[in-house]
Amino acid sequence: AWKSPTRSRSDMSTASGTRTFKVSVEGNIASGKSTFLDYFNLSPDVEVRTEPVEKWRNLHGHNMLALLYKDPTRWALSLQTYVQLTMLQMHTKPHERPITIMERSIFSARHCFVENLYHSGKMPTPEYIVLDEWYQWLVANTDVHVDLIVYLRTRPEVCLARMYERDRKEENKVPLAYLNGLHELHENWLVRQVTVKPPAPVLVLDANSNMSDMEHVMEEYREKIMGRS
Ligand code: TTP
Repeated sequence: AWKSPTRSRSDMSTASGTRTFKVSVEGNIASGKSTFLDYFNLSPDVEVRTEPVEKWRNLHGHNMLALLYKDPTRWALSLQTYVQLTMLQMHTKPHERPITIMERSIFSARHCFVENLYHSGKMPTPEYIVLDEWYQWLVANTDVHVDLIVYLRTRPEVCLARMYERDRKEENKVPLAYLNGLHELHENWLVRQVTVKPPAPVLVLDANSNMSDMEHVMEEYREKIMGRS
């Protein structure tokens, strides 16, 4: 499980030559990705790469996330272009430890968020095509591979409650319909697998429960998530 024959040596090694394993954690807004990452952050073999959301909230003083939610039709292309860049940076950063666990990926930004904005009429077709051309080129010409996808599957109503509870000010008007749209796109991509093929095997975890139940789930799948079984 550590090695893919199609990858060059540098892609699958740390500076010390150890084999690497790369995981992306996917799921709806407020599905519990940060909690999941905090748990694995305690392991000395794992490097956790958190999502660059702080960059999206402060791009040279501009809060792109707030702009998106305030006026999606005007700002979706700008935000998603920047998200795509920061995701690419996250994918291509050299490995520091044998196992890398990343919060999301360039894949979910494209197949869930961009797709949702487009299909809900918030992104005009020409802008969608420009983003997609960039995406297709990047996937074909850079190393954005992942070895495993962990999907934190959560009911949209649960995400909505968690989102309001954490109270990120940009998200205070996000309606359930938006989470429903994103949920269906995650399901189509990672569970039903009826849209595009996921780029790696998918481990689906039920993330509806409270924290202590989640800890048991993470404990149970720990070795698999770290590419060891
Ligand atoms: P999430 O990636 O869902 O991160 P989160 O902090 O909600 O995760 P969790 O609670 O599970 O730890 O989204 C962060 C914000 O960025 C959210 O408001 C959705 C938005 N976003 C976009 O608008 N476009 C994108 O492509 C991505 C990836 C996120």
